[in-house]
Amino acid sequence: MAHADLDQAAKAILTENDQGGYTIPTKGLYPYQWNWDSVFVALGFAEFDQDRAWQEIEMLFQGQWRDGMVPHILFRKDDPSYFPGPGVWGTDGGPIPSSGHSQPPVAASVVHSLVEADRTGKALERAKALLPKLMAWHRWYLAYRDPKNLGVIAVIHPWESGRDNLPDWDEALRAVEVKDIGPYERKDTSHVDPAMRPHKEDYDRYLSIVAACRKVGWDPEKVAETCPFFVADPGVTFIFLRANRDLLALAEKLGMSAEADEIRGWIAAMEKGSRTLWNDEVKAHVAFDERRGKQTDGISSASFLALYAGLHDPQTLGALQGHFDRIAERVEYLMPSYDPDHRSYEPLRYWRGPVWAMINYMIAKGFAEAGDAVRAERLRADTARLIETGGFAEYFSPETGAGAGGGSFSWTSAIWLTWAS
Ligand code: 2M8
Repeated sequence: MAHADLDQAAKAILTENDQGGYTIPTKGLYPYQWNWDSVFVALGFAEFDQDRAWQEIEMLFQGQWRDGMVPHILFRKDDPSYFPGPGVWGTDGGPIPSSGHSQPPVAASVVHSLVEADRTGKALERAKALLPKLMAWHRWYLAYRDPKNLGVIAVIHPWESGRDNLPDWDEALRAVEVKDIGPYERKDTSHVDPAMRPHKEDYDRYLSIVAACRKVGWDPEKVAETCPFFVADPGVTFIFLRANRDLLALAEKLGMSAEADEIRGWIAAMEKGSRTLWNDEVKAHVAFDERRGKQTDGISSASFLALYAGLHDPQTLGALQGHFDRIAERVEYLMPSYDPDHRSYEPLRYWRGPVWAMINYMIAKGFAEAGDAVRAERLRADTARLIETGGFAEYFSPETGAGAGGGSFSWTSAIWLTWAS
């Protein structure tokens, strides 16, 4: 397809997935508003309709819980094509039926980008209205996903990381007792190839974690204390650290000095804390199971987000450039979600190998900001080649470039429009 045709196709996908102010990831497989999908989608809309871009994020924040959490899914209307729906989650924390945990907090960074790219003259006003909500969400993350003040952010569910069946969760997930789930019917495997989706053993445990949190009424303090899964995630940690830097820039721009001081404290603590995720044997940041006090041993695409988080000291940058070049020798398209040299790598099984466009966007931003324009451009060019050959798929094989998962996917279209094209 020619470049201009792809632009048109990407815009058409966003418009078709638009439900009247918020966008679903794709029809059938994911029929609700997902948190970080929506935020990336705003970047795509901003290329042709900035007002609509703001609306996407504002509608996401309509679902914010009283305690500050912004849920990973908002169930604005019931749709039996997705499981687990609102009944399984049993939440009561906010104004819109929702899931019970969050997702990677990219919103502050995207709000900052929207302000920078503004052509409407209204961006600062809209950012100002969102700022207290962003602050509340970030405070929630620090209080309940880093209760011991380690300076790293944990996830209480693989779904909270956005990287569902990543090998980093395997061991911690195996330790979760399967209980209180009863018989259930998955819907994901009827929409897409089951060989590419998480296994049933994973799903049993995903639902067992939900059941355990439901039992404590999704009280955030109790969840942090008792949830059977509590793993510090380099993905959420680096996205959050980056989001704090962007939130600080916004607070400064808006002259909110008390907030700016508070955020500076968070950044300092996280810059220090993220060192605990550094695995000196693999020479990268990895996950850390806080319940068992154990680091994982694999490099994931999120390891590269250290640069996006602003951690580009010579040791980190040099190590990541080395891994980048090694992985580039192993696969045709960067960046696989898991290290192809690791025993758990699977090129087509969801988050165990495939390439995701929005992760590439963030990794490339990090390389560019660290002064490595060459590797940043390689990521952009690979993402463009993937979309040109595999279409606007949910994700892609790093080996063949084949598109997989759901089709007509919103965030892939948005990333094309904002960066890859
Ligand atoms: C995937 O996650 C959902 C659960 O949230 C699922 O597999 O059912 C992940 O890729 C996640 O990151 C993404 O936000 C969601 C919708 O695209 O799908």
